[in-house]
Amino acid sequence: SSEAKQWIEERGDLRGALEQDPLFGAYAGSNVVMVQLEAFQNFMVGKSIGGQEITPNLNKLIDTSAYFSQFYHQTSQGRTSDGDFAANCSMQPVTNGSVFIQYASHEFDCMSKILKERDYATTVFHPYEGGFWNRNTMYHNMKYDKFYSLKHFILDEKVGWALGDKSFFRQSMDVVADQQKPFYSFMITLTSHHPYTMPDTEKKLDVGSLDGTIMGDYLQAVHYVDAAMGELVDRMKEEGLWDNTIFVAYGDHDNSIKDWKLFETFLGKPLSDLDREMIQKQVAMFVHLPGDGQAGTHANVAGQLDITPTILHLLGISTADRYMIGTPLLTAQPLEGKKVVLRNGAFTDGTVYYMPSGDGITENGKCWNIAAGAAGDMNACLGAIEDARTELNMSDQIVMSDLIDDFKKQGAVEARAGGGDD
Ligand code: GP9
Repeated sequence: SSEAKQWIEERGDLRGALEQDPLFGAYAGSNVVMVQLEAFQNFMVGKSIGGQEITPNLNKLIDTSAYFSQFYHQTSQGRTSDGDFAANCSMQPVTNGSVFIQYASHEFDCMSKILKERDYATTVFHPYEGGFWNRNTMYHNMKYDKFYSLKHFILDEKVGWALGDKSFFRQSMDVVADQQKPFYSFMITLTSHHPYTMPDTEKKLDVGSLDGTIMGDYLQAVHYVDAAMGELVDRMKEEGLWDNTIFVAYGDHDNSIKDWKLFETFLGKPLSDLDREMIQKQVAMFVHLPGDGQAGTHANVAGQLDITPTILHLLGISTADRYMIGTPLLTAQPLEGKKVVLRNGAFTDGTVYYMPSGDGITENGKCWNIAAGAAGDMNACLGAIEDARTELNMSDQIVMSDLIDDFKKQGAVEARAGGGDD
């Protein structure tokens, strides 16, 4: 529809205006390694249990990386595949099912395809059946050179569902290190998958009263993944890749633990509805830049749809004419008025947090003042309700009706017609 075309082109204009920013192209030509961490939430980053840090390696990374302290997942029923789609293609997942399964043949402006056009080698790694979430087909259409699935790995370390992340990173890095440069390599971890059971030998934390609970097992799994990440970073340094690679790591979605008492035990305090919502929706997110650029905590609100625009901005690849929703997060000045719209209709600008009611994104929802930790004044959310509804509607139309393909064909016809006038 022309309405959807105009709407998404305005998103492009917004990003285009930011290309005057000094960080646009500041890391041109860098390799990109991106890691999507299974169920890796934000609430345990930086925390300790029994005197032991849960994520010591990520805590160290915070000192030299941009860490986003208010970063939201935007997934729905497509879970891991939705996180992948949101992060790589910068469109909203659909409410029901998975874009990877239902709309794999549709046209999207995903990072792998854009970097392929720029002569990047592009590879994706995940140690599970290649057909799961329809990845074989979707990755082919996303124009990765190669998808390394379970059958490409030697199962020399079984932790959780399949290959443990330590071996997964080791074997993936054997491929990555030999790749043509520049490259984009995307790794999707698996060990910290629900229900988080690992062999006792891999449980290195003393989780005290959480021992024998799913939360205790989750923290053990996260601690293992953190150790694997530490090994990955060391290996990248050994291979001489750390200083010429943009390294991104983010969590895909929540951990599906429904017992809030377990969160309260771990965090040592009662949790309000807003606390719970934020715990469930925030995932970890780090970007390490060559030379430790932009290191520190970035408290601007951000979400998975912003990842691809952020990386392309740093690489100096324009997204002004690309069909994406997100905006770059690492700019000299954070984008004013930035909102993150979650797939369930919740949204936040960092000041307010809106939760939809059963009847959708309406005034019947709840508008929380984040600083006050109190809900009440709907006026503070009213202005953005329509924007949130529009974003989700427009994205659905574009994704489900394959409109990006139409927009591009229309653009090609207009270009030909324009050319004829000269
Ligand atoms: C398996 C893994 C599943 O390939 O990606 O993740 P899920 O979507 O169940 O979290």
